Amino acid sequence: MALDWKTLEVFAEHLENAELERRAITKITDDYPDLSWEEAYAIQDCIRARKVARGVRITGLKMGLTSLAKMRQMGVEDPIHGFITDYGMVPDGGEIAMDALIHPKVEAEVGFVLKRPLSGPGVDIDMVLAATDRIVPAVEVIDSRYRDFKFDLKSVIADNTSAARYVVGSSATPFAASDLHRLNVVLEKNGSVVAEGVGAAVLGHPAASVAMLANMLGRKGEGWEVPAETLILTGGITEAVSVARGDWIDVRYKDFGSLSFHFV
Ligand code: OOG
Ligand code: MG
Repeated sequence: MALDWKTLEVFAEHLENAELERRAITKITDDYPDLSWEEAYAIQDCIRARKVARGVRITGLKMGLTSLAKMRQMGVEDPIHGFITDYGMVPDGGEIAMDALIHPKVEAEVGFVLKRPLSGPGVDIDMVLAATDRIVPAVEVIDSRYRDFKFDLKSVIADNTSAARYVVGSSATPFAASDLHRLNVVLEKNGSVVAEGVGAAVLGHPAASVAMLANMLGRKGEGWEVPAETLILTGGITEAVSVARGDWIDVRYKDFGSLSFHFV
Protein backbone atom coordinates (compact mmCIF):
# COMPACT_ATOMS: atom_id res chain seq x y z
CA MET A 1 0.00 0.00 0.00
CA ALA A 2 1.38 3.38 -1.02
CA LEU A 3 -0.74 5.32 1.49
CA ASP A 4 0.28 5.25 5.13
CA TRP A 5 -2.22 4.68 7.94
CA LYS A 6 -2.39 8.40 8.77
CA THR A 7 -3.44 9.36 5.24
CA LEU A 8 -6.02 6.55 5.10
CA GLU A 9 -7.35 7.88 8.41
CA VAL A 10 -7.72 11.39 6.89
CA PHE A 11 -9.79 10.00 3.98
CA ALA A 12 -11.86 7.89 6.39
CA GLU A 13 -12.59 10.88 8.61
CA HIS A 14 -13.54 13.00 5.57
CA LEU A 15 -15.97 10.33 4.34
CA GLU A 16 -17.42 9.57 7.76
CA ASN A 17 -17.95 13.25 8.50
CA ALA A 18 -19.86 13.56 5.23
CA GLU A 19 -22.15 10.79 6.48
CA LEU A 20 -22.55 12.18 9.98
CA GLU A 21 -23.09 15.77 8.77
CA ARG A 22 -25.17 14.62 5.75
CA ARG A 23 -23.03 16.51 3.28
CA ALA A 24 -22.32 15.37 -0.28
CA ILE A 25 -18.63 15.42 -1.18
CA THR A 26 -16.49 14.81 -4.27
CA LYS A 27 -15.09 11.36 -5.03
CA ILE A 28 -12.00 10.17 -3.19
CA THR A 29 -10.38 9.37 -6.55
CA ASP A 30 -10.73 13.06 -7.57
CA ASP A 31 -8.32 13.89 -4.72
CA TYR A 32 -6.22 10.77 -5.11
CA PRO A 33 -6.53 9.13 -8.57
CA ASP A 34 -3.97 6.41 -7.76
CA LEU A 35 -6.14 4.86 -5.02
CA SER A 36 -5.71 1.05 -5.15
CA TRP A 37 -8.36 -1.60 -4.37
CA GLU A 38 -6.52 -2.49 -1.20
CA GLU A 39 -6.43 1.16 -0.11
CA ALA A 40 -10.12 1.61 -0.92
CA TYR A 41 -11.03 -1.31 1.39
CA ALA A 42 -8.52 -0.07 3.98
CA ILE A 43 -10.38 3.29 4.11
CA GLN A 44 -13.65 1.37 4.60
CA ASP A 45 -12.01 -0.70 7.38
CA CYS A 46 -10.82 2.50 8.97
CA ILE A 47 -14.37 3.95 8.97
CA ARG A 48 -15.55 0.72 10.56
CA ALA A 49 -12.85 0.94 13.26
CA ARG A 50 -13.80 4.58 13.99
CA LYS A 51 -17.44 3.58 14.49
CA VAL A 52 -16.63 0.56 16.66
CA ALA A 53 -14.37 2.75 18.81
CA ARG A 54 -17.40 5.01 19.43
CA GLY A 55 -19.54 2.07 20.51
CA VAL A 56 -21.35 1.35 17.24
CA ARG A 57 -22.14 -2.35 16.80
CA ILE A 58 -21.54 -3.97 13.41
CA THR A 59 -24.70 -5.99 12.71
CA GLY A 60 -23.73 -7.61 9.44
CA LEU A 61 -22.19 -7.40 6.00
CA LYS A 62 -23.52 -6.44 2.59
CA MET A 63 -22.76 -7.15 -0.99
CA GLY A 64 -23.39 -4.45 -3.57
CA LEU A 65 -23.63 -4.24 -7.35
CA THR A 66 -24.43 -7.93 -7.62
CA SER A 67 -27.20 -7.44 -10.17
CA LEU A 68 -27.04 -6.35 -13.80
CA ALA A 69 -29.75 -3.75 -13.10
CA LYS A 70 -27.53 -2.14 -10.46
CA MET A 71 -24.32 -2.46 -12.44
CA ARG A 72 -25.98 -0.77 -15.41
CA GLN A 73 -27.58 1.90 -13.24
CA MET A 74 -24.22 2.80 -11.66
CA GLY A 75 -22.04 2.12 -14.71
CA VAL A 76 -19.72 -0.34 -12.94
CA GLU A 77 -19.08 -4.05 -13.42
CA ASP A 78 -17.88 -5.75 -10.25
CA PRO A 79 -19.54 -6.63 -6.96
CA ILE A 80 -18.24 -4.97 -3.81
CA HIS A 81 -18.76 -5.50 -0.09
CA GLY A 82 -19.33 -3.36 2.99
CA PHE A 83 -20.74 -3.50 6.51
CA ILE A 84 -24.02 -2.54 8.22
CA THR A 85 -24.55 -1.10 11.69
CA ASP A 86 -26.94 -1.10 14.66
CA TYR A 87 -27.99 2.51 14.01
CA GLY A 88 -28.81 1.59 10.39
CA MET A 89 -31.49 -0.89 11.47
CA VAL A 90 -35.08 0.28 10.93
CA PRO A 91 -38.01 -1.88 12.11
CA ASP A 92 -40.57 -3.19 9.63
CA GLY A 93 -43.38 -0.60 9.61
CA GLY A 94 -41.01 2.05 10.92
CA GLU A 95 -39.96 5.47 9.73
CA ILE A 96 -36.73 6.90 8.40
CA ALA A 97 -35.81 10.52 9.03
CA MET A 98 -34.88 12.31 5.81
CA ASP A 99 -32.94 14.81 7.91
CA ALA A 100 -30.28 12.25 8.67
CA LEU A 101 -29.66 11.34 5.02
CA ILE A 102 -28.39 13.06 1.87
CA HIS A 103 -30.27 11.56 -1.11
CA PRO A 104 -31.49 8.08 -0.16
CA LYS A 105 -32.61 5.35 -2.57
CA VAL A 106 -34.27 2.03 -1.75
CA GLU A 107 -33.62 -1.40 -3.23
CA ALA A 108 -35.23 -4.78 -2.60
CA GLU A 109 -32.85 -7.50 -1.44
CA VAL A 110 -32.71 -10.88 0.28
CA GLY A 111 -30.88 -11.30 3.59
CA PHE A 112 -29.09 -14.43 4.78
CA VAL A 113 -28.22 -15.48 8.31
CA LEU A 114 -25.70 -18.32 8.54
CA LYS A 115 -25.53 -20.93 11.31
CA ARG A 116 -21.78 -21.35 10.85
CA PRO A 117 -19.15 -18.99 9.43
CA LEU A 118 -17.85 -19.33 5.89
CA SER A 119 -14.52 -18.26 4.49
CA GLY A 120 -13.09 -18.77 1.01
CA PRO A 121 -11.50 -19.77 -1.22
CA GLY A 122 -13.71 -22.37 -2.83
CA VAL A 123 -17.08 -21.49 -1.29
CA ASP A 124 -19.98 -22.26 -3.66
CA ILE A 125 -23.80 -22.01 -3.61
CA ASP A 126 -24.28 -25.48 -2.12
CA MET A 127 -21.92 -24.72 0.73
CA VAL A 128 -23.81 -21.50 1.44
CA LEU A 129 -27.19 -23.29 1.42
CA ALA A 130 -25.84 -25.97 3.78
CA ALA A 131 -24.57 -23.26 6.16
CA THR A 132 -27.76 -21.15 6.02
CA ASP A 133 -29.82 -20.80 9.17
CA ARG A 134 -32.52 -18.56 7.66
CA ILE A 135 -33.32 -16.11 4.90
CA VAL A 136 -35.30 -12.88 5.27
CA PRO A 137 -36.95 -10.28 3.03
CA ALA A 138 -34.86 -7.12 3.33
CA VAL A 139 -34.70 -3.65 1.86
CA GLU A 140 -31.57 -1.57 1.82
CA VAL A 141 -31.65 2.22 1.92
CA ILE A 142 -28.44 3.39 0.28
CA ASP A 143 -27.17 6.95 0.53
CA SER A 144 -23.93 7.67 -1.31
CA ARG A 145 -21.88 10.35 0.33
CA TYR A 146 -20.83 11.43 -3.17
CA ARG A 147 -22.48 14.29 -4.99
CA ASP A 148 -25.30 13.13 -7.31
CA PHE A 149 -24.53 9.47 -6.46
CA LYS A 150 -21.64 9.70 -8.98
CA PHE A 151 -18.69 7.48 -8.20
CA ASP A 152 -16.27 4.86 -9.46
CA LEU A 153 -15.83 1.45 -7.88
CA LYS A 154 -12.88 2.36 -5.67
CA SER A 155 -14.57 5.49 -4.33
CA VAL A 156 -17.77 3.62 -3.46
CA ILE A 157 -15.80 0.87 -1.69
CA ALA A 158 -14.11 3.52 0.46
CA ASP A 159 -17.58 4.95 1.19
CA ASN A 160 -18.73 1.63 2.67
CA THR A 161 -20.70 0.85 -0.51
CA SER A 162 -23.23 3.64 0.18
CA ALA A 163 -24.60 1.73 3.22
CA ALA A 164 -27.06 3.77 5.29
CA ARG A 165 -30.21 2.01 6.58
CA TYR A 166 -31.94 -1.37 6.17
CA VAL A 167 -35.29 -2.93 7.01
CA VAL A 168 -35.94 -6.64 7.56
CA GLY A 169 -39.39 -8.16 7.05
CA SER A 170 -40.97 -9.22 10.32
CA SER A 171 -43.33 -11.87 8.97
CA ALA A 172 -41.62 -14.18 6.52
CA THR A 173 -43.41 -17.32 5.28
CA PRO A 174 -41.06 -20.32 5.10
CA PHE A 175 -39.37 -20.18 1.70
CA ALA A 176 -36.75 -22.66 0.45
CA ALA A 177 -33.43 -20.86 0.19
CA SER A 178 -32.52 -23.07 -2.77
CA ASP A 179 -35.48 -21.55 -4.69
CA LEU A 180 -34.42 -17.94 -4.17
CA HIS A 181 -33.49 -17.55 -7.83
CA ARG A 182 -37.23 -17.84 -8.60
CA LEU A 183 -38.35 -15.33 -5.98
CA ASN A 184 -40.44 -12.51 -7.46
CA VAL A 185 -40.24 -9.09 -5.87
CA VAL A 186 -42.38 -6.00 -6.40
CA LEU A 187 -41.41 -2.62 -4.97
CA GLU A 188 -44.14 -0.02 -4.56
CA LYS A 189 -43.83 3.66 -3.77
CA ASN A 190 -47.01 5.35 -2.53
CA GLY A 191 -49.10 2.48 -3.95
CA SER A 192 -47.58 2.42 -7.46
CA VAL A 193 -45.22 -0.31 -8.66
CA VAL A 194 -41.87 1.37 -9.35
CA ALA A 195 -39.55 -1.65 -9.66
CA GLU A 196 -39.82 -5.41 -10.06
CA GLY A 197 -37.32 -8.22 -10.15
CA VAL A 198 -36.52 -11.87 -9.68
CA GLY A 199 -33.93 -13.39 -7.34
CA ALA A 200 -31.86 -14.72 -10.24
CA ALA A 201 -30.94 -11.10 -10.98
CA VAL A 202 -28.41 -11.41 -8.14
CA LEU A 203 -25.51 -13.33 -9.71
CA GLY A 204 -27.94 -16.04 -10.90
CA HIS A 205 -28.89 -16.88 -7.28
CA PRO A 206 -28.67 -14.76 -4.11
CA ALA A 207 -26.69 -17.56 -2.39
CA ALA A 208 -23.97 -16.99 -5.01
CA SER A 209 -23.58 -13.49 -3.57
CA VAL A 210 -22.87 -14.93 -0.09
CA ALA A 211 -20.40 -17.38 -1.67
CA MET A 212 -18.66 -14.53 -3.48
CA LEU A 213 -18.47 -12.55 -0.24
CA ALA A 214 -16.87 -15.51 1.56
CA ASN A 215 -14.35 -15.87 -1.25
CA MET A 216 -13.55 -12.14 -1.34
CA LEU A 217 -13.02 -12.10 2.43
CA GLY A 218 -10.91 -15.27 2.22
CA ARG A 219 -8.61 -13.47 -0.22
CA LYS A 220 -8.39 -10.50 2.13
CA GLY A 221 -6.54 -12.61 4.64
CA GLU A 222 -6.45 -14.38 7.95
CA GLY A 223 -9.47 -13.84 10.22
CA TRP A 224 -11.82 -12.47 7.53
CA GLU A 225 -14.98 -14.54 7.12
CA VAL A 226 -18.73 -14.32 6.72
CA PRO A 227 -19.77 -14.71 10.36
CA ALA A 228 -22.67 -16.77 11.68
CA GLU A 229 -25.73 -15.10 13.24
CA THR A 230 -25.32 -11.77 11.45
CA LEU A 231 -27.37 -10.37 8.61
CA ILE A 232 -25.86 -10.61 5.13
CA LEU A 233 -27.52 -8.38 2.53
CA THR A 234 -26.96 -10.01 -0.85
CA GLY A 235 -27.44 -6.93 -3.07
CA GLY A 236 -30.29 -5.18 -4.85
CA ILE A 237 -32.56 -7.39 -6.97
CA THR A 238 -34.24 -4.29 -8.36
CA GLU A 239 -32.56 -1.09 -9.34
CA ALA A 240 -32.47 1.55 -6.62
CA VAL A 241 -35.41 3.97 -6.43
CA SER A 242 -35.08 7.58 -5.20
CA VAL A 243 -37.33 8.64 -2.34
CA ALA A 244 -38.50 11.87 -0.73
CA ARG A 245 -40.01 12.89 2.60
CA GLY A 246 -43.51 11.47 2.98
CA ASP A 247 -42.96 8.48 0.67
CA TRP A 248 -44.31 5.09 1.71
CA ILE A 249 -42.42 2.04 0.51
CA ASP A 250 -44.05 -1.41 0.32
CA VAL A 251 -42.08 -4.40 -0.89
CA ARG A 252 -43.83 -7.71 -1.62
CA TYR A 253 -41.90 -10.94 -2.01
CA LYS A 254 -44.14 -13.58 -3.60
CA ASP A 255 -44.85 -16.48 -1.18
CA PHE A 256 -42.20 -15.11 1.18
CA GLY A 257 -43.48 -11.96 2.87
CA SER A 258 -43.61 -8.22 2.64
CA LEU A 259 -42.37 -5.17 4.46
CA SER A 260 -43.11 -1.49 4.54
CA PHE A 261 -41.75 1.74 5.97
CA HIS A 262 -41.91 5.44 5.25
CA PHE A 263 -39.79 8.55 5.11
CA VAL A 264 -40.51 11.50 7.39
C1 OOG B 1 -23.56 1.11 -4.29
C2 OOG B 1 -24.21 0.10 -3.37
C3 OOG B 1 -24.95 -0.95 -4.15
C4 OOG B 1 -26.50 -2.96 -4.04
O1 OOG B 1 -27.30 -3.62 -3.40
O2 OOG B 1 -26.27 -3.17 -5.24
C5 OOG B 1 -25.78 -1.86 -3.34
C6 OOG B 1 -24.55 2.11 -4.83
O3 OOG B 1 -25.26 1.78 -5.80
O4 OOG B 1 -24.61 3.24 -4.32
O5 OOG B 1 -25.92 -1.75 -2.14
MG1 MG C 1 -27.73 -2.86 -1.53
